[in-house]
Amino acid sequence: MSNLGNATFENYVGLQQGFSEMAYQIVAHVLTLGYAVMLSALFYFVLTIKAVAPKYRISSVLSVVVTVSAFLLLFAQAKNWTSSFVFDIERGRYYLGGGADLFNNGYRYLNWLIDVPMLLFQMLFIISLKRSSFSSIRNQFWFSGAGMVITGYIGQFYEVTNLVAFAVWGAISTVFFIHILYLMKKVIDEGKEGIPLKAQQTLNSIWILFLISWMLYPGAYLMPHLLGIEGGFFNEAGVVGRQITYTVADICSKVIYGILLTNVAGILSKHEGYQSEVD
Ligand code: RET
Repeated sequence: MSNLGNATFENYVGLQQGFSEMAYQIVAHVLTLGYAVMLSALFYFVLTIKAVAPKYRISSVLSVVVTVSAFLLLFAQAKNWTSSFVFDIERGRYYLGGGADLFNNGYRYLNWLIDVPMLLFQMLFIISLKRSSFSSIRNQFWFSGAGMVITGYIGQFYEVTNLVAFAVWGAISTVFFIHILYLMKKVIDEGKEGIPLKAQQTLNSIWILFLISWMLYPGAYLMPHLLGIEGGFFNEAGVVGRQITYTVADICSKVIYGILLTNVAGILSKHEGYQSEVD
């Protein structure tokens, strides 16, 4: 048995079963789509910044920070995939490429370390809090956002070699996650008070989008064991499923979320008498 250290399950699949052409390429393409969308979204956020009143523009600036960081880290993630596996012409499949590089989803986690707090703060610049204190919510977002990502980052190294550590770190991360969901619900509920109906409805959609897209990340964390420990997803279907899940989640939680927040800011700007310089 080869020694893969704390390698994640993608490497075990690549060592033992290998990847079919289709599985390998879907992952390569989905990862490429991921960073291409981030660069496109970056331009969108820059070009629409004047559609909202100056006080809301910090939200677009945060979307720019989010997409730049996601672009760079997802680019590195995509390169990590192609440098980890090599096509074997005899067997007609891709196998782990001799240990020059192993695949690890850690680039994503480090991207979240930047993006999670930014995405949470972004909401605070669009809505106005009625009862809660801005700095208290901001600090709790920082604390739980970073806590959730760092504990999850440690846990993901153990997904094959130490399932107890994988579960314990995952559980600690989930406690932080629940705290974030609680805070975000509270912030959105306060923010809806006294604003135009259209903006309230968009905030409702943002909450649903937030809830679903953020829950995809723990789903991807659990992916290799979702159909039982080392079960029906401990194979190339699980590898492909994980990368598609992450990419869909990234597009929803960063790009669509940012666009919807800009819409809310647009409605509020108009309501406050601001004349858009874009439309
Ligand atoms: C982890 C570890 C397992 C338990 C939980 C997790 C939650 C991750 C989340 C990530 C969100 C990331 C976003 C990135 C956007 O840039 C860390 C996978 C609960 C919710 C929104």
